[in-house]
Amino acid sequence: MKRSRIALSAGLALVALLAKPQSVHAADEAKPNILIIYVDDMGYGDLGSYGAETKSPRIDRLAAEGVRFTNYLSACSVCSPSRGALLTGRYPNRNGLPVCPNGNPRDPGWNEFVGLPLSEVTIPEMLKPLGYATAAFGKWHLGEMEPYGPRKQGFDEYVGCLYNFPVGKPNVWLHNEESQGKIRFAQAHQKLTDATIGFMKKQKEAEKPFFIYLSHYLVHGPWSPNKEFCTDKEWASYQKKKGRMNPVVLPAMVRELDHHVGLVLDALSELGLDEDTLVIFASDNGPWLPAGSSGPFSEGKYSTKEGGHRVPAMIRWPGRIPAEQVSDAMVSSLDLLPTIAAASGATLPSDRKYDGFDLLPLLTGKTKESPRTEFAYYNGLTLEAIRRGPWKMHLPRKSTNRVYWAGTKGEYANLDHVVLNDLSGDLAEAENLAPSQPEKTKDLERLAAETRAELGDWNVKGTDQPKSSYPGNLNTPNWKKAPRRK
Ligand SMILES: [Ca+2]
Repeated sequence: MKRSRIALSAGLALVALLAKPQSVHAADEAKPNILIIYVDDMGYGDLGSYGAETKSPRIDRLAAEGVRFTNYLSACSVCSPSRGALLTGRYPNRNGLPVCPNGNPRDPGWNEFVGLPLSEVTIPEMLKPLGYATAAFGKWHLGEMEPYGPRKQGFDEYVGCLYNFPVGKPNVWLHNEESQGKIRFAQAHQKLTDATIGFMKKQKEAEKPFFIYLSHYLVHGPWSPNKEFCTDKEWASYQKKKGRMNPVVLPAMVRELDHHVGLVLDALSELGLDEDTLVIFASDNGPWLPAGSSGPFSEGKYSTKEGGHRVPAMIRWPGRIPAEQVSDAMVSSLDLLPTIAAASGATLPSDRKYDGFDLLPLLTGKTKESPRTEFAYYNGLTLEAIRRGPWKMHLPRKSTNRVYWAGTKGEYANLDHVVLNDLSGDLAEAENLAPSQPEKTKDLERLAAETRAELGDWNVKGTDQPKSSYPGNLNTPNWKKAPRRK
């Protein structure tokens, strides 16, 4: 009798345990709100939690309350391909946008040609069938409103300017497709904060889960901080340079960003949504040197050295992801879409290949190992470096075969041999180990050949490269020959 009672209560406990995920908490836990805070041109060394002298307590709160990554790689070292890859979970060469829609300001006809192909399935398109309300606020940079705008790519609502602010000039501020007049860079950040908080409140009232892509213009140029975030020296420097490249005011822009991230996080708390919201903070690419810092890494934006790709990244989800974690596991912006799919219960389309992995087991502490073991460093169409674990190989190249933003100067603009680095002890990629590591060298050469066959190179079309939205070969000098809209 006693035994059967124990068996019965054990059985009931088991039933309760099994039932819990499906019934009691399923609705909330299966559909967390998702907030991606994507910042522009912030280098690895630009936040307090990553060793900067500039204090960034509001952003660093995310690190204290979740995971801070020291080995997170953006899919590209410039804006548009980085953003396309973030929203699709696929390498830029696979999703059809390995270049920037405003790649050449001398060539306005270019913009209409180039954008993230509509055939891609973005994060909001993946989430909408589950009942998510979706919004993009801020920098878009994935093509013109027609045909590539945010509302063609799964976002219900858009507020912001599509592109960067030019130096000294205002930009057209949009609500969906409608112009709201022109505003200046320094006015944009509060508007993004207001739009984000307003959208969160509205969805809370409607009891709908939300996905917000908050894409800040900070800390990209123009270097025009608001006065309240500047020291006297920084403000004097700003007035002298009037928005042109100015390393002196970068800390003020970091403080300003920190303030706005803080306001959004405060609102989330006030709405009681902290535990229902997965917050992801990351930069789109490395710093535009000499403004900003890549910390211990070499080079910055435009480069396939670590300083171009390795950027600050934090993820917070109280109650699900343990606090105060620092992870050195190799992860990428490519992993965010599959992670969001796993967190929300969304199904990935089966008709295409993804380049990311679900990070939830890593984030929740079930494992310390990243599902990611490899990474391909593309610059435009050109495969410049490849990595397996801590081993990274830079591939031979000519400056004439590089994408236009990569330039013809720099240590690796021309390279007539492979360079093998062990990133576990050589963060600056200073010591070439290829001569003493022939087997590692061969292994990575094989991986490069496999990657090139699938995703292409400046002179090779890959087996899984789509027909892109841009015409011709964009790598110098051939991009100049591409057709133009008259
Ligand atoms: Ca950028």
